[in-house]
Amino acid sequence: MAGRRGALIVLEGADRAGKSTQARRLVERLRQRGHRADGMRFPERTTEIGKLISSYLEKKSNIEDHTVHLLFSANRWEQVPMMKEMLRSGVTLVVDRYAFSGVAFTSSKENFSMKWCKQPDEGLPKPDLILFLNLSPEAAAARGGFGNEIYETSDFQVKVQKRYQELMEDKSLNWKLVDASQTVDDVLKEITGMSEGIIEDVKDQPIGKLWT
Ligand code: FDM
Ligand code: MG
Repeated sequence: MAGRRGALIVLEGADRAGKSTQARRLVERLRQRGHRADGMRFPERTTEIGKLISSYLEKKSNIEDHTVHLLFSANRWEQVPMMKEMLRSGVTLVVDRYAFSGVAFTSSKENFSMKWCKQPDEGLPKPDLILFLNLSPEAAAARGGFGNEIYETSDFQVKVQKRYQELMEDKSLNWKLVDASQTVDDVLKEITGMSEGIIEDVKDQPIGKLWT
């Protein structure tokens, strides 16, 4: 029999909800507790495609809206062989943003349907657990102002939140809503418990395919 596989765990949520901090700390904590775990983030800005995306986000280049959506998706697909290899070798992957960011952000632009936005990501490795770090716009604002990247305006972020709500209605995915207004330690404790549960649950299951 093949060995146990790792779990694919995704963090999504509003700006300033603490995704990057929690992703990093979750990897550390899982390792301390004896699991093999690694972190990833999307966009992965270091690849050739990632550099184009980064330049777009920093408003240094203008890329047509459909095109940039497909680049974000391609930036995930280019990591898939490595992701599958790691999962199959027993490593749990903790991912800061995934296809749900892709759909929530692009479909917040004029004239983009959720259906069109999901299509390029169909068939990606399906997350075993999606932790949605939930934070009210007021609480997010209290944590500091926006940065200078292209999507960092409050009007746009309100639209993005609505799209996330729609995505969370899909019960074929394992969404967990996490109260991100708790302390960093309390959030970490909650998501560590959920993650250890899922690592155990999926260890003998095949990797699923997203949105198929
Ligand atoms: N983003 C991220 C997208 O528009 N599509 C995607 O597929 C992904 C993964 O890129 F504004 C947006 C979301 C956010 C920006 O910011 C990346 P961070 O701070 O690096 O997460
Ligand atoms: Mg971040």
